[in-house]
Amino acid sequence: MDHKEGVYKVRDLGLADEGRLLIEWAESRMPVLMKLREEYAKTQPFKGYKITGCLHVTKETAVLIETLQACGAEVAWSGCNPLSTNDAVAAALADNGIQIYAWYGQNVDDFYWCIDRTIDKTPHTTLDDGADLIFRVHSTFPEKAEGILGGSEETTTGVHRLRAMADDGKMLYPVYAVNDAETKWDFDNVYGTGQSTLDGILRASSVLLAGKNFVVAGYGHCGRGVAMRAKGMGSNVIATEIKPTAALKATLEGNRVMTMDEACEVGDIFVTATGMKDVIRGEHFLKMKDGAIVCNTGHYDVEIDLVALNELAVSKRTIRTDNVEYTLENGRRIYVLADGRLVNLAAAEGHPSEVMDMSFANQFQAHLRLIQAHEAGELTRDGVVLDLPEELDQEIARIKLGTMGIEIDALTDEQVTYATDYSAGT
Ligand code: 9W1
Repeated sequence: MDHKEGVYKVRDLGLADEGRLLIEWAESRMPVLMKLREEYAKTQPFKGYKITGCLHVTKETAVLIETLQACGAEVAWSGCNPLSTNDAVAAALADNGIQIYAWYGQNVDDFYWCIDRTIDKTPHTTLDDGADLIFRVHSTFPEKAEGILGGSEETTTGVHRLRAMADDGKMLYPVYAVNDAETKWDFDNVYGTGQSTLDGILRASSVLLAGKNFVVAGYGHCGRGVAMRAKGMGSNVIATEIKPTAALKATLEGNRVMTMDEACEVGDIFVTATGMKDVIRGEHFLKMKDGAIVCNTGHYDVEIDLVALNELAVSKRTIRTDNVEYTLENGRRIYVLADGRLVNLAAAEGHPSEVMDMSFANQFQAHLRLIQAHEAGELTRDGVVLDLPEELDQEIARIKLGTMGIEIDALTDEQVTYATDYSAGT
């Protein structure tokens, strides 16, 4: 471990060059953040402010961190998950003067030790993915909250927990719900999960998708993203649902819809994306075809009943990385990818940089708004969950389109009048 007290603690500084190449690769795919960096490096809006973050230490997060730094911030960071830190990226960040405390495979004590070292810096704003940093400030260092102007939260779950805390009157400063921006949740869930899930399946199995019966359990945003991409690769997609409107959407979008009881007999590949436990159970495994592949991209590792599968299996062996073969008494083989954990994270690399570009542009804007409002004397001290304005989604989407060389139309003056003048009738 490489540790410089009060400055950084990472696995191995020797990995810095490797990490720098990964960060440069991500930079070339994150044009919105790079544009914000170029624009605000000139005016240094974060000069004199300390931003503390707790978010997966990935090549994409590094682009966010270095953008905040380039715009004047003093940044201190920890990872928000013991298994998501890329040690090479962490080394490159330490090498570039970022106060970073993160390494792959840390235990729970290390995890909180790292967060605490960033809180030591007495931040002006906090940036979270899962709200661990905010909760740690509130539970263990409430005196630090006095100096904190506000924060931001990346995830659905984190925002949910913060709303509950705000409703109880327990939140000590305002927090932007970055998750709730359309350019975050809609793109992240649909296009991020869609592609990374297929990426994970292919890395762990290398099967041909064309011509396969591809079963997606749950046709929410994630399921829909997965279904769209599987269809694009030539699979015949089958969706299972419990919600009538979602099932109807799946049907009208060209998928077959059936119960899991039916689907388990015909499916070649199964992906769960429901958020519910025990979606694929013992009774389903027993009816599956020989060679069926089963994986999860929904809630952690509860959607596939592996306890039941282990009981039904007469033998079990690892075929390749993230791919375990279970042989049942009927002689049929079932392949479980990534032990039923999130296949897009465990067997692939999470969301592509191009998708994180928009999520992190929202993060940047949340902190910019907190500091601008503070300087204008307009920032509330109330413990409330704040929404980013709808116009910001349009601005971020417009910049993204611009970087892709895509222009769109604008209404003519006559059209604006037509749209707003109700006296004109029909
Ligand atoms: N977030 N940069 C694993 C990611 C774990 C992970 C997790 C992402 C990103 C969903 C955030 C092994 C990146 C992250 C690479 C990786 C997430 C959990 C990102 C997708 C969410 C629980 N949640 N995310 N890139 N691990 O892709 O910051 O490779």
